[in-house]
Amino acid sequence: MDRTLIIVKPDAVARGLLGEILTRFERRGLRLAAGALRSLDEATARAHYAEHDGKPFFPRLVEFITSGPVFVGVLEGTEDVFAVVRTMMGTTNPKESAPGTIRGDLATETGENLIHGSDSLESARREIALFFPDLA
Ligand code: DAT
Ligand code: MG
Repeated sequence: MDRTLIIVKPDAVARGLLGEILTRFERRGLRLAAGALRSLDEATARAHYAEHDGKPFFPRLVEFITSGPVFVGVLEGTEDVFAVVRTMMGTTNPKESAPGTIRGDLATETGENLIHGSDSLESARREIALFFPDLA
């Protein structure tokens, strides 16, 4: 089995979209291997988004992802699960996201784009180890 990490971000949880988002993945055929509502502390947020440290939007990104409860989950499927999830998420800027994607159907702002998904197999391994060390 192949696995990837998702974070349903504070905007999605606050808007009551957690069920809708998880349902989309389940209907596609992916399965939750682990998952929990969590409030991320600053250190965890900075470690998760380390690749963006130093970019102009980094402080706002850390502030946003720690601003309320998130759902952190591990999705499982046969192969290339990260790629399936990324396609279903839509582009980073929801203004450009195709209809039918999570961001394209439910969001308009890059700063509040509802969902994180690992962007490669390597990222998935690193992120699963960060949030679910028992699974790694
Ligand atoms: P993605 O979440 O699609 O993997 P990313 O890894 O490039 O996108 O960036 C992580 C998050 O940071 C993204 O979901 C929203 C925020 N972000 C990225 N680029 C941004 C920008 N130019 N302005 C504001 N926020 C940005
Ligand atoms: Mg990313």
